Amino acid sequence: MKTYSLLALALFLSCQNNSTSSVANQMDGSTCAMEGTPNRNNSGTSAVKITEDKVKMIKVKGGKYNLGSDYFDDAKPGSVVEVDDFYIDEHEVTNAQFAQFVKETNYLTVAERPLDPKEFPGVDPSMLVPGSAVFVGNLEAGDLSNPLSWWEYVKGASWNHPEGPNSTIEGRENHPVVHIAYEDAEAYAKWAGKRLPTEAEWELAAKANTHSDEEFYWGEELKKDGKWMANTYQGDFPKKNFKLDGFSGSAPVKSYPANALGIYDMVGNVWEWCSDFYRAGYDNNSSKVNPKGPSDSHDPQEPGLVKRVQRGGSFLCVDSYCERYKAGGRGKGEINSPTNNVGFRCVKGI
Ligand SMILES: [Ca+2]
Repeated sequence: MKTYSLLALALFLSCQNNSTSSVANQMDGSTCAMEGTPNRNNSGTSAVKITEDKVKMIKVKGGKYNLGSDYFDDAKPGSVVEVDDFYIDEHEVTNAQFAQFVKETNYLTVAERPLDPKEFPGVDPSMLVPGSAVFVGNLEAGDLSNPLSWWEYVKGASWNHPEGPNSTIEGRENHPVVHIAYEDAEAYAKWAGKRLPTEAEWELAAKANTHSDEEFYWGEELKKDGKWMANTYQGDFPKKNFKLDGFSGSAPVKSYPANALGIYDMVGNVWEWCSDFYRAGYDNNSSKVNPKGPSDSHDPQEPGLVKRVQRGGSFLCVDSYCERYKAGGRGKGEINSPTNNVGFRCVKGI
């Protein structure tokens, strides 16, 4: 039994009896709403056709800048890195874009693939059906120490059925695609003739030549000139979302102001996969020129799981539980564990 399957087992059981799980992370300020989600097997295919999507890309001028943040333990130590010029999608990859990719390649996402019973010994095989984790909230949540209580593994949930088999993406064509595992994002990027951003590229684009050490990439206040700048969570997490920013779930891309480079939703809406493996903290001895991250991952909270970096936060970020939508904040995701608040955008070299 592979280590990564333990979380899925725990989640299946939690769905059955709502018991407190041993994998629930401690509330130490480094946890986020997507943690404690199920993990998947690693079979399947990848897209091979090389083509282009039609999304506008923004040129990000490279150079030296300060990567890292003293505010988050796993974003230390800061250092000066140098990144070449590159192009980045002006918005997160949408359902419409992903639908075109699937139409042309017949790609099957991780969430849609069967689960191998050999990877989940002891779990009722009838439970091993394709699906993904959906945020369902929890009106009874007390100390926020059990993320599994507000996530539910929904059979049949996938990118085109975001809340389960009876839901569709109709009317949400311009929302960011979700339930995307790392290899799904990579497959799309290859098809589009692009790639996923490195974390250093992502942060340079988020800083947009305007950010130094302010709390948010746009300044010191959550709202700027009275305007909501990102789709996050306002309210009593995970019980009641007041959606003061207009949306309780994902929002159509470009619903909030672009940053100074013309890039939308670098903060909030959905977490965005980066190509770097996740480790808690940056390595002072690593290359500082076009850094690509460590050669493998290690998350002290869940050692043994393979994780990649996610950035930007999502519509579930709220200060009482997860501040990682703030400048410098880092997310992390097990590579085969899609959820309904994780998507991506692509970049391309020049
Ligand atoms: Ca919101």
